[in-house]
Amino acid sequence: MPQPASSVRPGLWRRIPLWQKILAGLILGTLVGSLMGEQASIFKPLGDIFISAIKMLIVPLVFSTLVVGIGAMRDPQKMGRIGARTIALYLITTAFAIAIGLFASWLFQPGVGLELSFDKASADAQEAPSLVEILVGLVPQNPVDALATGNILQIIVFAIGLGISLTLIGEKGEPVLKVFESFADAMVKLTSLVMAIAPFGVFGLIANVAGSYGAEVLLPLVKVIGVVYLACVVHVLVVYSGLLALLGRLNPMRYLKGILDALVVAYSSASSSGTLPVSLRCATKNLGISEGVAGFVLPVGATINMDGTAIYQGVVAVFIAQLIGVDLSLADYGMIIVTGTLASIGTAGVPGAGLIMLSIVMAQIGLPLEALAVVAGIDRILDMARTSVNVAGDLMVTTLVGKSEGELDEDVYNATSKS
Ligand code: DAS
Repeated sequence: MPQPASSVRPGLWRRIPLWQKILAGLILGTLVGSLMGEQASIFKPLGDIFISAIKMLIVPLVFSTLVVGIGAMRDPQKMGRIGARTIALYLITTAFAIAIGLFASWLFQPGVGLELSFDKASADAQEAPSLVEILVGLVPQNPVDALATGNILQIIVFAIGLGISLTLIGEKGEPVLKVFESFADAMVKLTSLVMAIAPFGVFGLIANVAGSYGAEVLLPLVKVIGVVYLACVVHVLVVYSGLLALLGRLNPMRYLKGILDALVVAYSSASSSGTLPVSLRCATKNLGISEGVAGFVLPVGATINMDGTAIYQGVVAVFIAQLIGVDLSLADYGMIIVTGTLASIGTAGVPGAGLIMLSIVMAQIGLPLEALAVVAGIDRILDMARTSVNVAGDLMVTTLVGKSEGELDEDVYNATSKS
């Protein structure tokens, strides 16, 4: 007599938590890549397929979740409060991040005593986006074009406007909100289905990266890599955990466990935007945050909150100054904090964006852009760490804002097993 499906125990594979499967993919990928070297690039298509599948979700998931979330809030004042808290927390944590990066590089002196030559770099100094440019660029002239090109900030602005308008027209807006609700639920389900291949995708990504970085590239720069990674870990374990405990009265360990899936995908993909669907899934399913808060705070964070990038810019700017024997003044350090914060806001959530934006900070304090070439060779290794912190920071602020607005289910947040 066949047993009803509900009583059949899921197989071993399905009983293993997703984050453990992804971690296994990361470890196995590192081993296989280290052993196979360049040949490990045969696994790269596995990673490319996974990243494309995740990116496929970004626009429909963010747009539908935000329309539904704003429509459910029915309170424009609350929306304004959430926006103000979000921006304030993002700026505060970014300033902390740069300070930690500067301090770590000043303390450990990764650039002192290194003999590294560098050729003319192709990168020209970028212009830091002015605040006015950022604000004007928020309003989409054509929302369909914003959706088609994946302009996240413009999508957020249009989704907020649509969500509020659907609420203000009362019953007439209900049918459209219902359509968006079922569409958003379908996108969340599709995210879970795509995450089923995450272990294989992460394996492919990491095997390819591990295979392309030999010891001869990493050894001379192992100290600056170590300082960036150490500063990233300190920022998450001290600043984020401290803010969650002090401001949110929340157990930081539950937060860290709840964001593991997003962290591993961020680390292996080096793309905050590409990790966004996974971040949304972690926020709602593991941290108990409402779709309204998560659907707003996370996409904004994936676009303008880059604490890991800020740390990287602080560390590497001082590293390069040490490398070429330039003594930085206190004013230089202050300039690094200001331009580094603006540069991190303007950094796109895609691989390698932070290296390009670093030129803003270097130009501002008069360091030769040629020196970018020194860290360009190891940028992916640094990018993986800074992107993980970028994503962790987005999820930490989302947790604090959700808690402060009473939109965080503490039973879900404090649950020991995470989905
Ligand atoms: N890779 C970028 C991101 O996705 C960060 C960076 O390049 O600094 O967040």
